[in-house]
Amino acid sequence: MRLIGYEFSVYTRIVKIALSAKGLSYDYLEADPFMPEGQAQLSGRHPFSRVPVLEYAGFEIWETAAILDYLDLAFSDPPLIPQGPLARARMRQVIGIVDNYGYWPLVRQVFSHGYFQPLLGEAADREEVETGLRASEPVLAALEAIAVEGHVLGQGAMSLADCHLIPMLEYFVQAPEGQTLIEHYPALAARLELMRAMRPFLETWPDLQALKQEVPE
Ligand SMILES: N[C@@H](CCC(=O)N[C@@H](CS)C(=O)NCC(=O)O)C(=O)O
Repeated sequence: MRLIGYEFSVYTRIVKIALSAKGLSYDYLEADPFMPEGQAQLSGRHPFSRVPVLEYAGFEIWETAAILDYLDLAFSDPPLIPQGPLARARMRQVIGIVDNYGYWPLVRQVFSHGYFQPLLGEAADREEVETGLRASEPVLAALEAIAVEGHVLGQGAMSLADCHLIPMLEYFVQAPEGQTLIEHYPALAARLELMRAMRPFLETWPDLQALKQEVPE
């Protein structure tokens, strides 16, 4: 099995978390989709030059939700898809919310401009942070309602909803404004704290501070 990804990509980390939860070993190829060399590596592997891509048994899968579905069905222990119809629907709903409404404001606006680019010593746009925070509010509110209801993201076992959501929340709270905002959503904040202490999440956390040391002052 081989994963093609980019170290600081939340979508790559989602797959790494599922692989870790299932105790699967794999080869890893680093391809930065934001750099020309990475785009060249992705050419012919992903039609939209994105990561991650999973190669296994002579075929490849891209689109993170599809990769996770495959992993959970092909390697059933521990199960990450809940059995009950409503719990399963809520899990899919979380993944849809995150992909369609969450990724951009949480990661590409608040995390990128509020934490990552400043860490790299690159110019960040404060307006992006402010716009991202505003756009994050309805996303966090929708996820909080699901967490309070509790079929997923509540007190129960880890599911694919956690794999998909927690990497984005963990990035979001790196920005001080993100940390302040999430405290208004206590069930979600509690789920983040519970999950981020678990092995699959600890094991896959990218070493952002190491990146800072590479940047000359
Ligand atoms: N829908 C894709 C999204 C993957 C995605 O957006 N990955 C980001 C990295 S986290 C990427 O490759 N971005 C490159 C770009 O935006 O050009 C999935 O679910 O796998």
